[in-house]
Amino acid sequence: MPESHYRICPLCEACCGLEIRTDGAKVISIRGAENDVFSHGYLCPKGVSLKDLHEDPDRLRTPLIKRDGVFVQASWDEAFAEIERRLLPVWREQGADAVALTIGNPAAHKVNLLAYTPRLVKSLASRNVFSASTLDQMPKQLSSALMFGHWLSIPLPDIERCDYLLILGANPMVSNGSLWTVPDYRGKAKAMRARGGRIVVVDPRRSETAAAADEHLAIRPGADALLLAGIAYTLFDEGLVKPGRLAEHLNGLDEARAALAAFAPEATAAGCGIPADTQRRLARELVAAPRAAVYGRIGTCTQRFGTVNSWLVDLINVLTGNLDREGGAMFAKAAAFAANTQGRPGIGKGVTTGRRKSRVSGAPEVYGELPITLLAEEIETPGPGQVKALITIASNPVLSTPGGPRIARALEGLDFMLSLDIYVNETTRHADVILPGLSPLEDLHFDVAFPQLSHRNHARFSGPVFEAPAGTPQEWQTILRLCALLEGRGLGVDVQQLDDEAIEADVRRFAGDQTASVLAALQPWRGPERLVDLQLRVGPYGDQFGRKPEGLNLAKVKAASTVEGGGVDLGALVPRIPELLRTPSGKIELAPPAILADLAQVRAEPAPAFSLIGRRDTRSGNSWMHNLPVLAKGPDRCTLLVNPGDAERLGLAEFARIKSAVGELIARVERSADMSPGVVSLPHGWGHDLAGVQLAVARERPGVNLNALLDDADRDPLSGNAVLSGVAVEISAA
Ligand SMILES: Nc1nc2c(c(=O)[nH]1)N[C@H]1C(S)=C(S)[C@@H](COP(=O)(O)OP(=O)(O)OC[C@H]3O[C@@H](n4cnc5c(=O)[nH]c(N)nc54)[C@H](O)[C@@H]3O)O[C@H]1N2
Ligand SMILES: Nc1nc2c(c(=O)[nH]1)N[C@H]1C(S)=C(S)[C@@H](COP(=O)(O)OP(=O)(O)OC[C@H]3O[C@@H](n4cnc5c(=O)[nH]c(N)nc54)[C@H](O)[C@@H]3O)O[C@H]1N2
Ligand code: SF4
Ligand SMILES: [Mo]
Repeated sequence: MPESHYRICPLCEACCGLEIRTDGAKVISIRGAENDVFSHGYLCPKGVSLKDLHEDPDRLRTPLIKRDGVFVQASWDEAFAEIERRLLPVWREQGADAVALTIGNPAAHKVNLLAYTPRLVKSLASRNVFSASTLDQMPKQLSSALMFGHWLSIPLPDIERCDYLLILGANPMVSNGSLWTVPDYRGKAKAMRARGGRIVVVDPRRSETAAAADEHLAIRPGADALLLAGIAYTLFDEGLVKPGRLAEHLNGLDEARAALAAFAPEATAAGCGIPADTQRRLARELVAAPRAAVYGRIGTCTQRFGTVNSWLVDLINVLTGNLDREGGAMFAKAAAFAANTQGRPGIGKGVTTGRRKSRVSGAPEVYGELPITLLAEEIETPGPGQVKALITIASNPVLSTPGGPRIARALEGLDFMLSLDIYVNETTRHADVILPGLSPLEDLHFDVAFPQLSHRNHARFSGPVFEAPAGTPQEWQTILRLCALLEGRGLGVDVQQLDDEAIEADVRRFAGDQTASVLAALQPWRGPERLVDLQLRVGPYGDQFGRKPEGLNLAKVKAASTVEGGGVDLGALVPRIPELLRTPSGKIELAPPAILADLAQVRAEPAPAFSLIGRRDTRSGNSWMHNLPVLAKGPDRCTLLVNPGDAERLGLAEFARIKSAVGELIARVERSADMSPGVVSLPHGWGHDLAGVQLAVARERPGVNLNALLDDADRDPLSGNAVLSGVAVEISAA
């Protein structure tokens, strides 16, 4: 009998609700769930690919142990015994820092991983914790933390009520949004324009998002700080600063004004390629629009001045009176897990960085981690604290991190490597033990991160579509077992008891002598469900354990999250300042000293012969979805986009040689009038033809690894984020 199931798609930040039709153990169809309170039936081709992922013969279903250089299938007990035998001595004898941890993108999309990885970080107690955050959004997290007091207090456009949207370095038409959970950006942008709204896109390439906007401004790669500073300067210069309701909540307005004095549009125009009168017009348009928002995403983060850019975006939102107002740049209010809904409203500890430094380069810790581009040097450089063992969780740094080939060589030098992953790929082929996760269709899910970044508040839950194969643990159980090993509790530990202990510690922190009754109220949930129930109930819409009987708990969210119900809608975003603030001053900090100091370093750089930028493709998800037939079919996607005039001038035919300061590649050429002259684009996440990779479909058209061309020494010094865009290259015919 065919059945319908509800599942939140874990493949990108849009978090679409899917309707999955099954017959027995077979998936018959995957569609957008029409009744989903948040995504209303939207999905992209990747959502459909969950069927292929579930059925992929290359997806791992048992642990693997490498014996004499060859992976062999093993039982879970054998795999853990091997980990105990080989990982623990390194950790005990050479110190905690000798074991590094990398946490990859899918961990943000799995409640099992997101909720339990912090426990492993704690048990491991290593300074060498790295994640995809420093390839991605750390600059935005840092600027938000410094301005508003918490790392996840990130403003996002209230697109359904917005009249004017300035987008920089984002292509939500393809990416489906990032740090902005907004399923069906296309439909929402169309609706916005239909009601007279205007969208302006700043991007070196005429991206899909730019093509569907009212105006495209082709900026010079890496030069957004000049443009944004020019706009902010204009607001002060022309007397356009109108923070409105926020005026009484601001610190540092005069310091910000003074710091911007050198950035008149007339001075920044040459360096960023956007004429001074255009910069001034943008400033005036932002002020004139009834409701406007500026949104900068990965293209503005993965630059030398990523944190400065991210700060400027929100500075402009404040100066134009658009921060935290309907139709402007607003904050979500998540039902669970959001630090900015916990503790005392309106004031807090703020954040500190640099509590530790990396051993080799001395790079500061940010949000508990070090820049992932340091991984290779920490493995290669001898001395006390040298990394000798590595745990990867859903992370593929060989393809996703600048200096990927160097990382691959470094991994060969490790004494031991453990991967929690679902494939033998470019990174995990170096592992000694691989512990697989489940198919998303065998997993339960509640979004921990993305409701904190959503354009509308909601709470949704999905249960497993299929039962997990007997004897296969969920990933949270695997992580707790690893914690137990590190804590010296041996192989035979009862995972359930560990989880009971952990939740009790969590509850005791806020419930004190009420702990026992709170724990009793969380029955019968276990594992991540118990954590979710706890967080929902103490959250801003929660039932407060009966004190607000109409409030939310997991049972209610579950009941609402069927195909028919599609979750709980918690309404449009509402203004949250000052309640959201967690800065020590209780104000919005407009002039964080570290950012102003870095702003002073911003200057126009001479343009290289060619600048290399990245891009994403609708049928691709970072480094690991090229093995799914439904996505892999169609034209070659790993191509170098080149402006036709440039291609002509260089005499490029089918292939081009791309040479950077650190590497060289040959890629297929695709002429594109969307590219500015002097700018070329290559997508990341390709290069599957390495020895030992077990991805049969992906290997047929492996593509090349963009990150072989990028220098692992190039970072935003404040956030530690890698520079992935605007890299100087030479192009020639091949
Ligand atoms: N040059 C360049 N490089 C980039 C980018 C760019 O724009 N340009 N983008 C960067 C960004 S934004 C990001 S987020 C990173 C992403 O880079 P990574 O953090 O490395 O993430 P992915 O490439 O998605 O690789 C995910 C890994 O997780 C595994 N996996 C998938 N599902 C599961 C699961 O359920 N459980 C477990 N345990 N493993 C799973 C996959 O097999 C794969 O090995 O790439 C970055 N790299
Ligand atoms: N289909 C698909 N969707 C994805 C992913 C995927 O791999 N495939 N990855 C997911 C992940 S991990 C993330 S983080 C998000 C990212 O989502 P987005 O932030 O929307 O990222 P991109 O789609 O890479 O768009 C970045 C844009 O920045 C432009 N750009 C490059 N350099 C510069 C510059 O110097 N200045 C400016 N102003 N623009 C620049 C690029 O041309 C590109 O159009 O996407 C997610 N969604
Ligand atoms: S846009 Fe596509 S990949 Fe992203 S959540 Fe929706 S269906 Fe999944
Ligand atoms: Mo990302």
